[in-house]
Amino acid sequence: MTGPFTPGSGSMISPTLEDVLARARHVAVLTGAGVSAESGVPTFRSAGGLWEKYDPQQLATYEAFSQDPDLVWSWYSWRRETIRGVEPNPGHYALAEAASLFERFSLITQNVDNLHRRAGNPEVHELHGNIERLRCIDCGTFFHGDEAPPSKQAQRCKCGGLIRPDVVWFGEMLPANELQFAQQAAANCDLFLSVGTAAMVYPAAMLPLTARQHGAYVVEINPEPSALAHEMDECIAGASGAVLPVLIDTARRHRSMT
Ligand code: BV8
Ligand code: ZN
Repeated sequence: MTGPFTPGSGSMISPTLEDVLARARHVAVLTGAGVSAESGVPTFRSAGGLWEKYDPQQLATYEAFSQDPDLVWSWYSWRRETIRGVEPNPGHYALAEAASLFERFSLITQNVDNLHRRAGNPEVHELHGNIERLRCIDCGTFFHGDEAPPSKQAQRCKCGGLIRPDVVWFGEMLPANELQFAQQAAANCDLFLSVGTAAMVYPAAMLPLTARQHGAYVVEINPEPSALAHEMDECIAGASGAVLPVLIDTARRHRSMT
């Protein structure tokens, strides 16, 4: 591990990373809530406001929903409203551009906020679902978020079943196809970027380790060291909205030269 590489010493991008960016054929990126923080979306742990007194890990569970559907429903309504009011930030747009810079580009996100798609990424692999998609717990009918007016009361489907957000709650399985895609991308990419995640939630947090085991160059972009910082080849201590545009600029410069 080449250890933390903090911007400010000239370039944010180390010579090693610059070389990997110039040659990489397959780049895989895992994003966490930190990538949306600069859009004004509170990260999972800092829900803020009236939700301060709740532990999101308690609320984002099937148990909480079956015990108090109205409470969990109104938390997601509030989060959907928050997300409606924000825009993607330069970090999202840099990743949207990256998709056309490399032969293969795999964007894997833990975020449920739809911002990568709104920034223009053609292919987004959502490990934890999408807050704009709703599902009936009985008949499985899907609804779009804006079909449900923001309300304090949990909504019911015409079959009588409760409607839930189509996200993966703690204790629930991740969508098998998305997890399989992510594991394969981690296993055969040349460069793996872990961006804006505390790397505390499994099995998503296994992905950078899988990439390392298969010989990829693994880089973390986060103002704070994550739980896996010591496993990374390189840590860039910075905000994704500042670092990603520079990183993609560097890649574009090299690749337009070839
Ligand atoms: C499963 C959707 C199994 C819902 C989410 C003990 C040990 C290990 C694992 C476990 C354990 N006990 C239980 C488990 C399993 C559990 C787990 O991992 N728990 C952890 C907390 C210990 N995992 C699960 O339950 C998963 N399912 O394992 O099923 C199973 C097996 C068999 C049969 C049945 C089941 C399901 C996990 C998915 C949970 N759903 N989201 C919703 O959103 O409401 S996870 C949710 O929290 C988010 O999606 C995100 O991924 C995660 C963390 O949120 P945050 O902390 O906000 O975000 P992040 O971690 O990304 O941290 C923010 C970071 O950004 C920070 O590092 C910060 O420094 C950085 N940052 C801030 N600003 C910026 C920035 N970075 C860059 N730029 C900036 N500007
Ligand atoms: Zn139904």
